Amino acid sequence: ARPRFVAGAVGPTNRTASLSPDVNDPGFRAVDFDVLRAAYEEQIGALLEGGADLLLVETVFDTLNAKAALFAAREVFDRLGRAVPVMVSGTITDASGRTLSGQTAEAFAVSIGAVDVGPEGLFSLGLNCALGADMLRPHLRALAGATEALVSCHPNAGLPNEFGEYDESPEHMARVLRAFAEEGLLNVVGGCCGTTPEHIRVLAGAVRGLAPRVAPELPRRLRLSGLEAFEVTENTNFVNVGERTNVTGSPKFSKAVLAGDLEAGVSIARQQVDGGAQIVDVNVDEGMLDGVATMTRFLNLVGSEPDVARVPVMIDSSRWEVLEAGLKRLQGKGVVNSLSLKDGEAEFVRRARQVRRYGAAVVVMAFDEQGQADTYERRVEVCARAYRLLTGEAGFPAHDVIFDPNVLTVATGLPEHDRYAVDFIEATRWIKANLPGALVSGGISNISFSFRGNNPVREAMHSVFLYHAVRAGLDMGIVNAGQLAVYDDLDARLREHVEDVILARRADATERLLEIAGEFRAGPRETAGPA
Ligand code: THG
Repeated sequence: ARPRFVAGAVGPTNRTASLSPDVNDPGFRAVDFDVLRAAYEEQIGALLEGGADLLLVETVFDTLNAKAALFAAREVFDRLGRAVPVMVSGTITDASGRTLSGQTAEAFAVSIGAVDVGPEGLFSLGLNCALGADMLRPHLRALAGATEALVSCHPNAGLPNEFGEYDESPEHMARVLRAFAEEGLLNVVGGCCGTTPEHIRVLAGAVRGLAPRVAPELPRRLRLSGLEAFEVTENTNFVNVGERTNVTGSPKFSKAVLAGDLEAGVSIARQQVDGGAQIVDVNVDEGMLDGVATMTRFLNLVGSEPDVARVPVMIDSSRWEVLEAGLKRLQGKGVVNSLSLKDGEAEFVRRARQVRRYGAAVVVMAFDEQGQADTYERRVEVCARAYRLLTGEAGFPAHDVIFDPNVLTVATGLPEHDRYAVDFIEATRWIKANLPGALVSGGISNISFSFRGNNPVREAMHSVFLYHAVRAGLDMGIVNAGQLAVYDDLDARLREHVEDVILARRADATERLLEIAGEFRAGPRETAGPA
């Protein structure tokens, strides 16, 4: 006898967590992650208690709804002490090839691929419903190339006609799906709206005996997503993370957010993306603000602005509740900035596991129970311990771990700060050589706080620091996107003096830089900077 398995189907609901139904208020949501999660917990609990062998989270038109379902599934698995494999199937709702909430098939694959769906893992990723089989080919190709899970496809019997009926014949649908299977795109086939037992019978016959798709082995790389996928490859060079959507990093952003004008904040995000930011860092940590509410509303607004929502978000906060509030607003695969060992190993691992359930990558600061790592040895020691815990106990893929070995301010006048840049650079080199797969990032503008008010000198410091750090393996940095000076274009004398400071080449480097700094001070207009 052929074995039969029952998949418990989990639909998308009739509300979407990533879109506003109110054209006058793009920050509004008719449903949120927690409401969806509670509803899905009830549903998934019942399906498992009823004996489902698998779960099928299907017709995903909004990846954030699906993430809430997957988070709920994980909690049900814990509660019942029993896990099942999980199938996820998205739906492309228009000819532009995107989900209703705007993601490409590849971005969808990246988002779902990042979620820890439990011990039985992601069984399959696929597409169903919507446009009918013919239109799915390019999107199925994109998906099949972006996942190591099995690939499923269960289309509608075409688009409904004016009477709401589905016209595509079993033979037509079977022909199209057979062609997908022959191309090596499929592991699982089936039918959605409008298909009948006859469709399934003809379809099963059409694919019988065909070889199933062989999943590609995806290179072990950091992949993130907003509405579009973003992959860090050997050729990506240095990844720019926009720093200006930060209440402590931009007076203009701070003023807008404190005045409640979050839309103005979104336009700063857009300026960062226009200036070349490939990821946007968002920080609303400020005593006068309700961090959870502000992060929530700001990310809702960012999610409704396609030019910004295209890129992944880095949620920047020192408070876990704010990080978690941010994670509940991202349909893409974002980055948590940051976790650290400050509160000990148990809390670190607990949070890291939560981040995996929400489906994000993580920045880990070199900070532990004893405080901030400010020497080469301490940076290396803390990062090595964090790596072991993340890749071991928390189940993190190494390429989803980004270390930040602390960019601390140089040229302060205190000799014990002289080696901060060198030690960061050498720690970067050590991490890239000894913690396989992990990436390295840093808050680049921190290096030059000692020259606040003199942007030309600050920009030269950023440029020289980046030049050496990138050569040591630095993968990404939080920067003022669009304001990075080119190393080779720097004034030669300024560069020489800055390099003495950054590389700690002489004891009097700071004094000598101070002596010439005034010559490079910009006029008041330029000093203001773009944001
Ligand atoms: N590591 C990680 N995250 C971080 C940091 C880090 N997040 C915050 C910060 N450090 C990185 N972001 C900034 C943003 C702005 C500035 C510095 C770091 C900055 N702003 C100007 C200033 O304060 O002088 C603004 C001045 C103006 O525009 O008038 O320098 O290290 N993981």
